[in-house]
Amino acid sequence: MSDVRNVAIVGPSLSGKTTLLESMLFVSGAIGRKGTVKDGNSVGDSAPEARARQMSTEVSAARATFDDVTFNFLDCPGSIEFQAEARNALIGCDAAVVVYEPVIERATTLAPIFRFLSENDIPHIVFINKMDRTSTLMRDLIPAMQEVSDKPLLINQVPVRDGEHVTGYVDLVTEQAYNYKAGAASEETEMPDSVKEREQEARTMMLETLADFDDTLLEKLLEDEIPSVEEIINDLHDTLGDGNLVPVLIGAAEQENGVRRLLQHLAEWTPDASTTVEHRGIEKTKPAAQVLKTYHTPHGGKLSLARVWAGTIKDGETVNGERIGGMYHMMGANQEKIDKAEAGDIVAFGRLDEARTGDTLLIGGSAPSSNDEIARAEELPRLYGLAIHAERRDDEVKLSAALQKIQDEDPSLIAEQNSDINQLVLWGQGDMHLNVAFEKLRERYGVAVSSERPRVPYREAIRKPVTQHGRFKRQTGGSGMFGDVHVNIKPLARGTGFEFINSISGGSVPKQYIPAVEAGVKEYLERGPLGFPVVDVSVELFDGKYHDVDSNEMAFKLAARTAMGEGMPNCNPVLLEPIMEVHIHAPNTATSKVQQLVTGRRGQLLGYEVREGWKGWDTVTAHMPQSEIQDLVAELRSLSQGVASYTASFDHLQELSGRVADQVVEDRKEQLEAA
Ligand SMILES: Nc1nc2c(ncn2[C@@H]2O[C@H](COP(=O)(O)OP(=O)(O)OP(=O)(O)O)[C@@H](O)[C@H]2O)c(=O)[nH]1
Ligand SMILES: [Mg+2]
Repeated sequence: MSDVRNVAIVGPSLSGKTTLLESMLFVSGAIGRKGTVKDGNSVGDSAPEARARQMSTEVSAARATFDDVTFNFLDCPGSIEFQAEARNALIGCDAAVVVYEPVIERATTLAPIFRFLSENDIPHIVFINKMDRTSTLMRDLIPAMQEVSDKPLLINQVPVRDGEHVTGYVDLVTEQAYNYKAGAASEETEMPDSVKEREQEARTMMLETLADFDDTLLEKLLEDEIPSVEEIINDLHDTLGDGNLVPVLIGAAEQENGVRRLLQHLAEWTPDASTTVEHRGIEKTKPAAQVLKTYHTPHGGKLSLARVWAGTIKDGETVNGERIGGMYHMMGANQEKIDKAEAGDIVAFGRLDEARTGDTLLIGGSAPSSNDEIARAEELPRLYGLAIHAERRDDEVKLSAALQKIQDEDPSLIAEQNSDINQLVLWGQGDMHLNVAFEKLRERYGVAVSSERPRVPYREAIRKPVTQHGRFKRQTGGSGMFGDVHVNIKPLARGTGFEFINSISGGSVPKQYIPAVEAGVKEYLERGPLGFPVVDVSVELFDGKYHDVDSNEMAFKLAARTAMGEGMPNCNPVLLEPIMEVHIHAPNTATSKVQQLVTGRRGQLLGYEVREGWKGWDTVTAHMPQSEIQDLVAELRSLSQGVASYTASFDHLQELSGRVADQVVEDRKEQLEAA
């Protein structure tokens, strides 16, 4: 097999990744005709949800050969709501191309991507796209991008401009100038005088960055000696191989400008499979692969796109106890059948029902032990949830099967039956993410769902003790029912829970009926006077009466319920709302706005600190009512160019009164009446 390199194409939304993939496929001869995202005929974005939105919603894989290197490209969605796709794909790649538009103010949007790449030691190149229509200067752009990258960016080319238009570039290593040519390789040309000064400045910048990794080069520079081109090339090779530097190339994907040069560099610089294996410490004795993406295709059934980390896996062999039913190389929506996959390749396995995205696949009869698991991308926090139900009642079973499939495909979707609020909640990364999920459920699996804000698990407590008598008596024909209790209902400290005290002496309520009394009390407490479960209350049974013939467990249970039902409304009930501890991560330029948002949503600020490992980011910690964070992510994004995020966990219950509480109680009443 020729040399295979796996390269993920990542970057912020709409920077031109899918267009770049199309151009790379075209330039390398993998496709004979170039499609576009707009016309809906590009190799990437073949999913109907992507075509409809003219944006990527899932990973697309395609294959091309250039300069004797075969590439598996994984074109990843840029939207932050689909970032799990990119993360799961990157885990299986040898390198990444980060595609970015030359807009200085948007450099922040690179932060989550750069962070993930550096955390996971994935070597990458930046491709500054859309150079065909920009007046942004590299000398302004590069420092803004450097702000959000841990690794030094190494500028490799400078643009040559004719007025507003970029007509070519100068390669800073060889100092050769090129003119872009439509539909062909760039053409060597004389370096125009107008860029000479800029070129020198940028070249010095490049050499100084390189010298940080090479003492010999540093000495030369300090002595004003100019290193030879060979020296620079060798130096570049060494440092890039280690993944210490991030080369920056420029071009315009749509016009194929700079695309050949990018492919050449990828062929030269991308580490080979064995280097990546060593680098990641993935040493497997048995053939092993890892699922990077799962597709449920309309005709081909289930496909598990996987990186083979070790050995050779053949079609028809068993992995994790399941037989592989078909093996393919993917070209967007199309598959090319193959009969085996070797270490270093990315291939699609057919019909592995149990395999989920991120899973390790091992040859043999059983799923891998945790020791054998290859590390998967760190899970994303649940940011946005909606309660869902099938529009047609008979679709419930169909819905749960379909939910399983969309979660297989995308582990950042989590369906959870929440018994506390008695709703099925679908969690994801934002409104668009869930909308795409609903569209898949409807269009691919034929289940229409409706969605709404999930209920908040309110509780209630009491503020005043009351002593209450409760009796249940019925006389019908033969045997009757009789139970009679006296109870003390008292508030307890917050967080104590429920306490039942039996202080009957002298048998006024016979022993065998006491558990029934407790059961009756508990049953009542499931729904207190305000309509919510009651917490932090003590109920003491201190007296009662019984009847030799008519008393039984049921009668005492009902007597207890009666006592509670009559006593509790007089105990001054109060609503309790769940308060979450929230950690909000955002660029520090947004910190004060984040704080305003928190206080504007009845939150209490607990402090903020520098976010560990994130240049220029803060983490704001606060207590916020759960009801106020349901749609928090949308607002956080709007004040942070889409990059802010948060985690939340339950902290405590807090009394809620006034208008907000009245509304909650009223809504609950309506909801109970409707049920
Ligand atoms: N002017 C110009 N426009 C481009 C270039 N490359 C892509 N575009 C346009 O940018 C828009 C987005 O292109 P896509 O290729 O879909 O971008 P993407 O990064 O794949 O988008 P997502 O996957 O949704 O994040 C489209 O309208 C393209 O036509 C370019 O080199 N120059
Ligand atoms: Mg795309």
